[in-house]
Amino acid sequence: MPLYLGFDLSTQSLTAVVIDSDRRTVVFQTSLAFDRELADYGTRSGVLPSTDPQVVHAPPVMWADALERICVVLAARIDVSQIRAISGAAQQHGSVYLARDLRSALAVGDVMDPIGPRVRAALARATAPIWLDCSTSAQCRALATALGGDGALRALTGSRACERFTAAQIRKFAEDTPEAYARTARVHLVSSFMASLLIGDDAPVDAADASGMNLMDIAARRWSREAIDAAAPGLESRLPTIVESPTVIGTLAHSWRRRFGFGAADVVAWTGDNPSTAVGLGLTRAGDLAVSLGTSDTVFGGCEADAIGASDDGHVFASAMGGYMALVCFANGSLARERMRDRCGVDWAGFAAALRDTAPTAGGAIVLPWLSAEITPPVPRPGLRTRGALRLDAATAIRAFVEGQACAMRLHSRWFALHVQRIRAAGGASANREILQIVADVFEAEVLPGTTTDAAALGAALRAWHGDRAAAGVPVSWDDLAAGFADTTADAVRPIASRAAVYRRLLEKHEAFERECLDRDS
Ligand code: XUL
Repeated sequence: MPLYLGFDLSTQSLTAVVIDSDRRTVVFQTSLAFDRELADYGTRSGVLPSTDPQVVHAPPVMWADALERICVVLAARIDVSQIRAISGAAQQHGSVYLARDLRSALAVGDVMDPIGPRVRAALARATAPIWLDCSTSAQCRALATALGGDGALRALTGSRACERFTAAQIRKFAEDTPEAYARTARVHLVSSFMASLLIGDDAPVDAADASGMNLMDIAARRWSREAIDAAAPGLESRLPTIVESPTVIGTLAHSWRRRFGFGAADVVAWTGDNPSTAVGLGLTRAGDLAVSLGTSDTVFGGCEADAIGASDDGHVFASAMGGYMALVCFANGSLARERMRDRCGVDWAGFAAALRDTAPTAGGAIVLPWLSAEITPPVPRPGLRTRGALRLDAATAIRAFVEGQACAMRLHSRWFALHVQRIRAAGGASANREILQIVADVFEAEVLPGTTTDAAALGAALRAWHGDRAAAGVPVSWDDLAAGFADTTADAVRPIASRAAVYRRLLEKHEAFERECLDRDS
């Protein structure tokens, strides 16, 4: 009964999934919501309250505490000594700043002591800027200028200079608080920080998550000296090394084994939540696209090297399965749907009923769903933009809102997903078949809901299995790995043919209205 453990540290929660690779089943899954279960940190939807809406941070010590708490649950519910390997996924782009190396920081005190105080003492910056932070436009401009413009930066790193990406965040930290930056010995991504806690030493970052920093030469899969020099002085020595995603980066540290009864499990490099979701969904077929409906909504799929630099809309990342993946990210995902639900005074059942009971294209209304600052397209000034029907009843407004989200997904993913055959859905809202119906109709493709709403954690468990077998010299292919876990053809949500022409017209109108609003804002 070989067991593999995968974690997903998302914006709002930490999830653990344990799989049995012989029986190809998930044997245990549990989640811990930060706001509710670690309430002392005072987060809302996983982030710290801030007077400036552009500044979005979270406390890294909370993440360390969450890891410890979830291990208590795991140890109580399954035989953790049987876990052969562990990996994880984390929200992308966020950065953790440490004043000392983690090996010496974690070696302090007794192995049975909680980890939180040691992590707190090691931080050079108490909080971590995360992917929702959009306070770095000035730094983005400076980075792009230093590297020959956004086109050149895109060709080098796979993305234009992005506010939430780590290079701009590090630059801002170094500019605003040079003394704190000077005190910083290590800058980790959230993924490499979490992996470091498990191995008790500074962990490498995997190539897939390193792609979300504007610092990696994506073709060569190594740090770009020009990008690093443009970001902040002396940055190279502060960054982790880059490894290929399936690398075993160490063994679970003694303290976790002593405290919770784990064995000497291998730890496979952690990656970003989106690359991990691709693994969890078994996204290996050409023509497959993933739509992940979480705190962020993301659309992604495998792509060739020639997609690098091809579009300003979104990114090319190294894939955790080798090769590349293209991705677009929308900040107005689940939290925006939740706000819309509350505005309309309904619960989730009422939200689903509204989508079921209204006709496509919401009486001609167009809604651009920018309740908070949007990433795609870049919209710094939040606010819903609506056209066509000022006095929408609640149900029609909900429909127009979700249609607006789906249209944005289709329009902004065209550069890499022109001929979509199948969509794999992931994320909490993928349990809502009414939302999936709109996605199917707008994309004119069938949508397969995943077997779990936490495909990122499942992907992490599968990656633990994959990395462990590869290290043992008996590799398992990505297709074999996902078979049984990701196959849900029976549940497909099929597009309704009579809606195709209607939605094609809506897509045209949405695109024109979006252009008009962006022109007006600029
Ligand atoms: C992707 C992105 C988000 C985070 C959320 O570029 O910013 O999807 O990874 O967890």
